[in-house]
Amino acid sequence: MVEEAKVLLLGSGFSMFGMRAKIALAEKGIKYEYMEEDLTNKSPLLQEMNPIHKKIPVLIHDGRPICESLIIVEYIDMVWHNNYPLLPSDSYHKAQARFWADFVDQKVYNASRRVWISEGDEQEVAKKDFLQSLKQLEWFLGDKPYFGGDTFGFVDVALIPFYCWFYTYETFGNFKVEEVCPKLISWAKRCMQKESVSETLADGNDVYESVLDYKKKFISN
Ligand SMILES: N[C@@H](CCC(=O)N[C@@H](CS)C(=O)NCC(=O)O)C(=O)O
Repeated sequence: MVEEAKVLLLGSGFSMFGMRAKIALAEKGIKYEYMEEDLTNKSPLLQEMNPIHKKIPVLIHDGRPICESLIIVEYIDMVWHNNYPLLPSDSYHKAQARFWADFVDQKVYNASRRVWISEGDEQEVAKKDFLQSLKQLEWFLGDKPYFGGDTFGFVDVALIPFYCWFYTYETFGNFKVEEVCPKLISWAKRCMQKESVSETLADGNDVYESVLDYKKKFISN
């Protein structure tokens, strides 16, 4: 009997990047071990497996590390390609999916972090940037049920973990995403009907509490 290669995921708490890897593994039905990292006291394994950035997530497949969440999701899609493809096979649509997943990292993540970290004028700019990036995503979504079209795909995996952070952004920024991007919220609720998503995403209140705690500990006013 051929032994299956061991899959280990290094992740941490409410990281949206770690959630991407978990959702992709769940979509593919891959059995894996999970190791929670304390990012204030990184394990020797994390430092050895991601010596460049020393960040989670890291997927360790048969002893070999794969770093960066979008690269991990793409790797999972390539290695376990027989079930539930996440990236389209068509080259143009594949390029489009990569573009929008990168947009989530460059625009959505960047602005979302500034919404809860900053205050005053800086926060107002962050709110504007964040909502604008969501509106642009909503434009790309159009009337499709998922970013991947009729099926849940790469861009959906890239963006949906942010949904459990919406309560945090909304509470710090005093706005409601649904008032600006109702279609995006319908999309998020549709994704939540998938077990891979609902079982991975954290509770919005728990995320908020952890952010409050983080700010108290690490960001002095
Ligand atoms: N671009 C990376 C971002 C990963 C990332 O920022 N991970 C954070 C947790 S959310 C981390 O490990 N931070 C530890 C550090 O910065 O030292 C990805 O997509 O995987």
